[in-house]
Amino acid sequence: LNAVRSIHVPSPVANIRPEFTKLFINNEWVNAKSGRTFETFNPATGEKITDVAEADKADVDIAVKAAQDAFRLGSRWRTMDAADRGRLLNRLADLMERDRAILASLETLDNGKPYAIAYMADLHLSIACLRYYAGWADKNHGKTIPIAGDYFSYTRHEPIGVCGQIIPWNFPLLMQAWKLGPALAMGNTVVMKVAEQTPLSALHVASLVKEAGFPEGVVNVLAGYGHTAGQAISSHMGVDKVAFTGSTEVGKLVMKSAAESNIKKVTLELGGKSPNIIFADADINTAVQLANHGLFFNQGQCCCAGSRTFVEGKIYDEFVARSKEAAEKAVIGNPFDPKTTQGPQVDGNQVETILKYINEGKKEGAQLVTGGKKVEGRGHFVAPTVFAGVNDQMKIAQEEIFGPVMSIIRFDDEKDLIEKANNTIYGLAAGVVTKDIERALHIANNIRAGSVWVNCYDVFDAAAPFGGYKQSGIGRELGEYGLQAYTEVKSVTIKVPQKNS
Ligand code: TXE
Repeated sequence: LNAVRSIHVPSPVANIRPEFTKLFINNEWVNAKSGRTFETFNPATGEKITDVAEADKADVDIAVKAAQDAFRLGSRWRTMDAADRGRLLNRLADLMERDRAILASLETLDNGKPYAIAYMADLHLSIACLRYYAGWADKNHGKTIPIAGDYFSYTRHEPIGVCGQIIPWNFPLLMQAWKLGPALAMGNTVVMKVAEQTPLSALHVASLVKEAGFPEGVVNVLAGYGHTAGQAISSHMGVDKVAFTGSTEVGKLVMKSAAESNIKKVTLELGGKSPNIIFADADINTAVQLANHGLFFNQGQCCCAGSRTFVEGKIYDEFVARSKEAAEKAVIGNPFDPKTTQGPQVDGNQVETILKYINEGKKEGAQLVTGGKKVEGRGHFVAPTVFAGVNDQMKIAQEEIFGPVMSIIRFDDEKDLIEKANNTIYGLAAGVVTKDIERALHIANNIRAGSVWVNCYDVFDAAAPFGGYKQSGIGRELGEYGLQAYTEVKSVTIKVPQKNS
């Protein structure tokens, strides 16, 4: 975030109304076959924003057919130079840049995140991700391999085909970019289902896909529910790969449907319960700020949230006191107000889940230091909450809360720290704050997690891979590693008259 703080943030689009609310199939805007729509709400007020076409299996079938046609041999997409795929992605990024204030405004309206953050962080990272993968389009190529005998082998990195992509509501635009960038750079076609809570920004991007000049059927974007449209994608016989970001529970269902249908390739980015480990030698101001940001960023709705804050005994009491102060400094309210630092949770269901965990924490004997309740009035706001005296076995230290609830766990013995830090079903991320480089590296090497941040947290870049160990997922997104999720490797072996070294 520091890198983008200098960006000038223009005013949001006043009273923005979404222009695109239908299904985007074959570069056309269509109603759902059933004619059904669903409502999407502004979480800051609870008011309805608009009705959105609700995709179901019949619409998924049509979208998959469109994506298959776009992928057929000899199609415009399949015969396009790889560099031209890169140019299209760059054009899409340019159009997102042009519409940046519109997109950030839609994101804030539908998701509730503070507008300045949407503009600086979400839009910055989404656009950068598309540009990064635009560059890869003509650079992910095969090898020639010196096999034994009078042969030579070469590999081709081919697209997988029709990719189903199911994304969540916590970073609607960014999750869309993480999925579209590598899939399109590698020459796949896409049927994407966006989250039912936040369909609006992704549909605006779909309009830009058309404007950028992608051939029809290459990108199809559907809004709809998980158990209907989502399930139709993961169990579809015409979908060659499914990429899912969401809860571990649904990730298991997606994998099961993939297995029971056509063994489509599966990549999953699921929940987390990431340790953020603060040693007593750390600069306390920096440590408090990192832990606060690592947990409360995006209203605590981050899969990599540092939701198990381990703090060394010597500084524990001071750290708890300062964390309370930091949490209480949050400015909660209208996310379009530039002073606001914490917006609403995405919906009432999430608030209920969070309050249930807060109660659970109190019942299990954790000490509630601040917050612990819904903010009265309209909108889905939860007071920033800090628990001290948390034991790493408590529910609030083991299960994903996905809200503004910090759990501070004391440690005195470094020996069992790593065991405790690793003792969850998840393995998405971790942080360590210390001035001792050996200690930092020891932790970094021994934590079973896909990302480790040393003396920083939540530092994202399209070039660095992200993904989970254990039940946090399968595969990696971003970076060069992210290309693997969207390529099949073919080896071709050719008989030669005589080989020479
Ligand atoms: O997630 P779901 P929900 C976690 C977080 C949160 C909890 C519940 O702990 O509190 O999940 O959130 C689609 N087949 N994360 O209920 O249901 C759904 O429509 C196919 C972590 O919103 O997993 C949406 O598009 N798809 C996470 C997407 O899955 C299905 C981000 C995610 O929704 C489906 C979000 C089905 N049967 C929640 N059921 C992260 N890793 O960042 C639902 N979906």
